[in-house]
Amino acid sequence: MSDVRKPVSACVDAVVVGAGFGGIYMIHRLREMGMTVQGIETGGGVGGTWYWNRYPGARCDVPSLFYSYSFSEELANEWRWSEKYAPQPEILEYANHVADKFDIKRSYLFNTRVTKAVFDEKSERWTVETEQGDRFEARYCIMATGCLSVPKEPDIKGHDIFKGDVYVTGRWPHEGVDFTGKRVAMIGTGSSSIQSMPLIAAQAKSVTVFQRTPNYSLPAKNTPLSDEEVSAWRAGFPAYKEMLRQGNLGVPQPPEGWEPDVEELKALAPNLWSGQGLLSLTVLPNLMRDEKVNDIAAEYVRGKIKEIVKDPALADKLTPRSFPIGSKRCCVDTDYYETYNRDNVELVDIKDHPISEITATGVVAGGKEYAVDAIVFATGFDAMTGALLRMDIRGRGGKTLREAWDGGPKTYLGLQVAGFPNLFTITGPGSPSVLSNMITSCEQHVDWIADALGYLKKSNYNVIEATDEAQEKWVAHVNEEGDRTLFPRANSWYVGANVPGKPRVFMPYVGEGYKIRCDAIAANGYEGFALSA
Ligand code: FAD
Ligand code: N01
Repeated sequence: MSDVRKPVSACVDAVVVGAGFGGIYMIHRLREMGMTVQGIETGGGVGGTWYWNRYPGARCDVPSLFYSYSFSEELANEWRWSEKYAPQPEILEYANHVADKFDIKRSYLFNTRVTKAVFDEKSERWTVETEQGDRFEARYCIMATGCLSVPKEPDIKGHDIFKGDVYVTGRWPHEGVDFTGKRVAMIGTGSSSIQSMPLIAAQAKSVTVFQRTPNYSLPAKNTPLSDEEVSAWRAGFPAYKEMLRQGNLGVPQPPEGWEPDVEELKALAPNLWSGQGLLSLTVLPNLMRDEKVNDIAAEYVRGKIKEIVKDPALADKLTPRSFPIGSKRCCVDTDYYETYNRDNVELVDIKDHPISEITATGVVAGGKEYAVDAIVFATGFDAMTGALLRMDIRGRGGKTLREAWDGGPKTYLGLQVAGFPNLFTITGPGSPSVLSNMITSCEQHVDWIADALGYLKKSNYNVIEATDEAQEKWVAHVNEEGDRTLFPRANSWYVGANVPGKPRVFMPYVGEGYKIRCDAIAANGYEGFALSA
């Protein structure tokens, strides 16, 4: 029996693309407002990131209590995370729990990929088409397509002739993988590799890690969450929510204006080893703006690597020196550096001798073939713009998003693109997105969009569109703020450097008071947006 379904055709108020934390909540808000909505998701269920990234060891890197929705106190009180950093299956279960609690799944077409979205200037509506032949007409089109949802495809010469098993961390098999007795090559040393490698090494016959750039990693020191911790969190929840309402993006910050001296900074550095994951980076004021502060933090981590890895030459190879700590996303691990002390783990430094090819039986680097049974590509994502640019999105005058973003992404507030009316990008480039607690940022954007659509309705408008002037100013401001930091110094995915040919632009917004600014713009009648009936 064929499981191919009949294409659907419908007219709705809004289409929401993506069923990650952004999309699920967007559907909830719009339905609460009485709008008709159609959700569309490539995957077979909700969860987004946590639906796809099922590799061993996948877990969040900000504590789970923070990495949670804040919109419902009832939800916060009924959901109980089991560990400080929840593992992927539990985060996926949470996404399903939320979707079931608010009856979200009935609004989605799963296993369905949006290929095209075209704005019709006469009707001022979007037509959204899918690979499966569906066609929806909608007033509003909301892209909740994720910043890290398009894994880079293996592109090393010969990858398709390899006779063994090939895995990509961002598209991990649902049934899991048994590496027992296998010789495994791992390509990449970003967060996905750093989380999975220790567990794969514990199971496999051998692991050979191919490292182009060593990364900074902080220990998770993961533990079960006690009842006391959960109760304290719940008791403090109203205050936390108020903090978010006032503009915090779900990550505690050091007190403003505090400038500790070198000795104080050195005393703060051990916080990096306290198990607070990425939150511990926020303990050091101006870490990403002041080279002196950054050097102290980086040097502390280098010292720790030297202490943990027994072979000094190996420790040296694993030591990051070429970029400031945090300018590539810092990793949070369980036993990453410790695992290099195992006999079955080998590190191949490919900085000066890149992988030249993959053969039927192994990986060749520096003129040597490393024979393996399986290759794990932990080579990252076409981040922030990848999912949007994979669709054929056409705004006014038939202009494509690809044309509009020819020299790099341009948005107003990361929420809209000039020339693409009624199209919204949740956690789009030009917003804090990947530099914040992302569930909180998804919620902030969803709430802003829902409020904006409510305002349009109340004011008898039905079109909202970022103006060119507002967008130009915002892009210049995003760049200025980025240039005041150490972020542009690294060849990171934040600047698109990991994808050949991608314009080098620092994409997230790193200035202060983002939410306050968005709220003020809304309160002033949506400054910088043209509203029309
Ligand atoms: P996603 O979860 O990426 O969901 C987007 C969905 O859109 C995907 O399911 C995708 O299939 C779908 N989609 C895309 N294009 C189309 C299309 N054309 N048609 C139909 N569907 C489409 N952030 C943190 O703040 N803390 C963390 O600890 C953290 N851990 C992470 C761990 C991993 C392994 C990864 C990869 C990312 C992590 N992130 C973390 C970032 C994470 O992406 C966000 O926290 C959050 O899950 C993003 O939710 P989202 O809804 O915006 O996007
Ligand atoms: O990807 P990455 P990721 N040959 O881009 C290397 C989130 N996340 O999937 O640095 C050889 O960080 C590349 O080398 P280089 C988090 O935001 C969070 O690991 O470019 N090597 C790099 O080492 C994270 O930042 C968690 O020199 C090649 C690696 O592959 C983001 O997702 C867990 C190569 C890619 O690292 C992406 O992380 C997982 C090639 N051809 C992900 N191409 C948490 O812990 C690439 N590389 C919560």
